This record gives sequence, structure tokens and C-alpha cells, in this order.
Amino acid sequence: ERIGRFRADDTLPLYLQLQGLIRDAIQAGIAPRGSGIPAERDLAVEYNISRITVRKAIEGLVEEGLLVRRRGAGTFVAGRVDKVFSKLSSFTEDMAARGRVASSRWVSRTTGPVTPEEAMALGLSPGTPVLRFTRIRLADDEPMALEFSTVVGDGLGSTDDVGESLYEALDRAGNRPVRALQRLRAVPIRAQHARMLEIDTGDPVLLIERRGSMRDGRVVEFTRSYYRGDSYDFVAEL
Ligand code: 16G
Repeated sequence: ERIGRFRADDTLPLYLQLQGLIRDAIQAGIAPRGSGIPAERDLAVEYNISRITVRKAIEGLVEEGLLVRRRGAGTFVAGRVDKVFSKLSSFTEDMAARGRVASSRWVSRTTGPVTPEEAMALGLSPGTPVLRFTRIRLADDEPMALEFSTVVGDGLGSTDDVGESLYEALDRAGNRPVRALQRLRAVPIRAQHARMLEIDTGDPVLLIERRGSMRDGRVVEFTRSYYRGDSYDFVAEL
């Protein structure tokens, strides 16, 4: 009963109304971070609506990143909700919001001078040192993306600073990007990349290039990710 009631004069579809009520409750702190939300069937009875309607509302909130599903345990208010609409999320957080466990298979960590392409993307002059990270990103142990990240040399102390999450390491160094320019494009996967993603050569993948920058406009990362076309949905709240 703390979630609120439908308004009689509201003409939105019921699932969007319920989504709004739960969103308001979360943002007002009524449903604290980490707390469980009532079972689908209880909400359906409570609001006198179908379980399908409840499920659609919950799915919408999971996509917004406000709720997370934990397999076998239920649905919970996400750990970080304050900046959900503006938050620049990492792969690790993106997967957690979808109720999946992120992990990585490391391919390489190197340092060296920027390539001309990276220099353009990062706005650096030739010869500037950068750190590079290549990882296969997994969701529940399934390859989901192949990721090539380049970080400006002063963004991190060393390549060893990155454990599971690049953004966590950048955050600790006070250099986590807060804004990004992203470019998305569908491409057929090349043979050597296909193998790492466990798909066939030529299968469609979503290539996402992110240029992440700090509040003051300095670009800290340029990452090129190849997401498997058969298992990744790009979702944006606009
Ligand atoms: C996401 C970002 C990528 C970032 C990475 C950090 C997209 C398209 N790209 O994959 O730019 O480097 O997250 O993830 O979302 P991590 O902190 O889990 O290593």
C-alpha cells in the first residue's frame, strides 16, 4: 500500500501507470536500495490487474536500471538509482541491471604511444602514452562482447590497476567518465573476432564506440565494443 494507487483520470496504459507508481516510490526512498519488491502475483491482486501487466511494468523498470532481477531470489531495487537516467554505466553495471553476472576473459593489457586513430578519438598529440585493455566480456559465463579500450596515460596509474571493472579503477583514480559520445553501427564480425565471441564469421554484431569524458570535457577513454547481435539489446531512455 506504500506504492500508491492508480489515479482515476489517468489515461496511460496500466502497466505504464504501475511503472510510474513504483518508480516514484523508489525515487522517494519508500522502497530503499536493495529491498525486495512484492511478488508479481501479490501486486496483481493488490491492484486488481493481470500478472502480464505487472510483469510488463517490472520489465520496464529493469530496463531503466531501477530494478534488478536475481535468479532464484526475486526482484530488487537497484543499488544505484540516483542518476539512473543520466548515468554512464559500465559493462559490469549494465549486466547487473539486467540481472546477469558480468565477468571477463582477459586478452591483453599493454601500454604504448597512441596510434593516429586513438589520437584523433582521444584528442591527444602524437606520442602520448596510453593504456590498452582487450577483454571478452561475459554475461552469466556467455561471451557477450569483445572490447578494446584505450585509456589516456594519466587516467590510471598502471594497467594492473584494473581488476574486473575498468570504470571502478577509473573511479578510484578520480577519473571515471561522466559523459560520452557513442556511435553504433551493425557490422559483420571478422574471423579472428568471431572465434572469441563463439559465433560464426560474418554474423552480425553491434559495434559501439564510446568516447568517455570527464566533467571538464577531457576525454579519458575510447572503447570499441563488438556486441553479439543475437544476444544484446541496446536500450536507451530518451
Ligand atoms: C561499457 C562501455 C565501455 C566501458 C566499459 C567499462 C558501452 C557501449 N561501452 O562496455 O566504454 O569501457 O563499459 O566496463 O557501454 P567495466 O567497468 O565493467 O570494465
